[in-house]
Amino acid sequence: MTTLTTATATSTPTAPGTTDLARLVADRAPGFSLDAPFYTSPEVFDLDLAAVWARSWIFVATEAEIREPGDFVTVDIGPYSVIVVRDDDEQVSALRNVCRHRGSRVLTERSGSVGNIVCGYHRWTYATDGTLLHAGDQAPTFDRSCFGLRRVHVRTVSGLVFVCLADEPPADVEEMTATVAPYLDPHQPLRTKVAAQHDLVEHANWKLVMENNRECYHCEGGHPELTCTFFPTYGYDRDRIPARLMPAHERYLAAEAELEAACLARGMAFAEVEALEEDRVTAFRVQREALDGAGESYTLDGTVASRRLLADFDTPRLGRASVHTQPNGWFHFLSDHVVTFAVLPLGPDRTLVRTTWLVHEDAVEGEDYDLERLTQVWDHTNEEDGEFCARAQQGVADPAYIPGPYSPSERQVESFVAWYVARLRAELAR
Ligand code: 3BY
Ligand code: FES
Ligand code: FE
Repeated sequence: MTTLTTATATSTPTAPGTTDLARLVADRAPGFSLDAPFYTSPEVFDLDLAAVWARSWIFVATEAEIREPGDFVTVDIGPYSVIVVRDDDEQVSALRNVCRHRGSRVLTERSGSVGNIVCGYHRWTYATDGTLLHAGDQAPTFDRSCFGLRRVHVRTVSGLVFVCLADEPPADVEEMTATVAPYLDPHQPLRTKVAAQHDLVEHANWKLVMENNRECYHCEGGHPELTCTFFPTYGYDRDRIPARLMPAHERYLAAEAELEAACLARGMAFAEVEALEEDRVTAFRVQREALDGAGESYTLDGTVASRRLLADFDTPRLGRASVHTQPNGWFHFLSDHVVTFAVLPLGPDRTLVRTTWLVHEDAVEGEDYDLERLTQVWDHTNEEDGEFCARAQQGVADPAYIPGPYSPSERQVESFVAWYVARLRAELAR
């Protein structure tokens, strides 16, 4: 089910020990792309791990991946590895994947199913909630209760699993959970199964990958498959649509009016909510938008990819309920499937993009959906984005690079970057 592909290109990191972090952060010019070291320096990468990845709520998996007790996935966030497991009480638990004996990685597989969690080194055995059950040949004074696997904060948001590595996780996740639920829950995410999961290693800093996702300035021409249904006018101010995109914009306005009426009639949330202010740690946005073509799904003609809809919808024309979360996720909920994206940092110039397609739990491959048709639009789109990001990494690592201005349609890129810089500023002030 899991495939791994690699986009092309390489880049040269900044020499270690040469980055003045406080100065870099203080000098960031709003409205412009970041200075090169933000994308290339190992010191900035380490600061990102501390300021962003070890402090925010990170999207790591879907509940569909761990439906039964003992089902687990392991997720690496830079050097940190986390086990996300359905425990024996059917709750989602998250545990540090570090043995309390001598620190070995406990689970090395990407996913699987276990009765107990057993470290392969000296066989210390933990329950699925992390409790140490067995450690052979210990002194009589050994107290098992002191050596459970360390727990990680975990939060499920409409079937999406987020973890936070901080001792005290940001409380503003409550607002995100409550806000997105009316958009996502009608799609019954807890009644889905994984149809496919594809990993792509991009040769770019994680922020270039996120910035690329937050705009559609590159969609026109750059994403021939996606723009069969995704309107390339996304992000443009409505009074600044370029003339060549006017036909698409007019189709968009008509489809949007129809979708809004459809949602209103069915009591489904429609209005856009943007909560991207830089003082929120859990910043997000959610909206429902119409799709082009048949308006049903991400396929080349816009008709559904799975005949088995996710819920008892009386129409497949529900567009996309889309959520963006800082720092690492984006999600599209359609009438017939869900597609989720997790961005995970591998190194200053390497980033994993994990894409997961969910269909109704009773949908049958080959009957209700064809895997190739379900995955083709985003597989192509990811490949194209991987190439854009690799080229961006090469360019920003070239000594000739000077930060350039964001266009008005790149407003959400600025929101992402401003949010990111605020996290660094907070970290440096601690
Ligand atoms: O949110 C997304 O997935 C889209 C895809 C293209 C640009 N971006 C806004
Ligand atoms: Fe895990 Fe020894 S390091 S049992
Ligand atoms: Fe793209």
